Amino acid sequence: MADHLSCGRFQLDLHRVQIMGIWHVTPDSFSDGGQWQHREQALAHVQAMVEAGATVIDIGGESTRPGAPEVPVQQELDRVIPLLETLAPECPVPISVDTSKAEVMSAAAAAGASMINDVFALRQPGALEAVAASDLPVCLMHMQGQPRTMQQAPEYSDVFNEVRGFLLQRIAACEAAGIERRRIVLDPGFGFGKTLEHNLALLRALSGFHDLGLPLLAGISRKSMIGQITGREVNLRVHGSVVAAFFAMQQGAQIIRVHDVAATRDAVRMFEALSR
Ligand code: 8Y4
Repeated sequence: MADHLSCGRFQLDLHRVQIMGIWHVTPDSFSDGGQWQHREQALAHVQAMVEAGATVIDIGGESTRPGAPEVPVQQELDRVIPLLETLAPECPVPISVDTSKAEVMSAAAAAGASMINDVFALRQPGALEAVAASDLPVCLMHMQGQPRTMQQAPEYSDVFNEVRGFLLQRIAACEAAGIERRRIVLDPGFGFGKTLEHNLALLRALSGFHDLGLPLLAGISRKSMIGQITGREVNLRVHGSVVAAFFAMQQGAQIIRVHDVAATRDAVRMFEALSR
């Protein structure tokens, strides 16, 4: 495996655990990031996330939660691109853009994004070409079905091997489109068309994805699997999420996507102290 992941003007050290802090951009959050007070607010928000320990920031303008309605492309562009133009020149860490749409990927690359995070693993029209035309890394995530219906009846005969086979196919599709392996990050997609048992099987087997030779990203933070295990509502899942993050680190995940950045940083420090 490579030592670093090149993300625009940044290099992520793959021998350290990287914390990807989630910033979900809602319609009213900073939709006109070009305006001065919104610009200051946006920069302060990013600065707080970086001070808390985020080493990547993932911004997304489309909800990929089960059952969520699709966001039209223009609306996603309006939410994400002005914000990105404001943040990218000054942000001290790479900004990843959570999108599945080719048009948003191309605009994000032009506006200073350092990574593309795609829950559709570049299966939407034009997405492979949009990433190929940039020099950005991309996270390929596994999902069974479509966001709106994926949790209705997830089914696998062997979840680990099916997810692994899917990721292998998407790596091949990327390479055929001119996206080199050095730009690819893999993610089993916790909660995306999976029952609790599927999610647990994947998390237990996470280290089994390392033979693909690419960095692994795990996104478990606050998801329903934590709720199912702990019985906690979404805002009270921090402890369960941190334990799951620690378990993922122990399995060798290099990038952990989280809401609770400061709490996860403590876990990373504990992990690094204990594992040397
Ligand atoms: C509470 C909070 C309950 C959030 C559910 C959620 C992943 C991802 C998402 C992931 C990668 C989410 C965009 C779902 N999850 N990208 N995105 N990996 N790479 N749900 O696991 O956070 S959105």
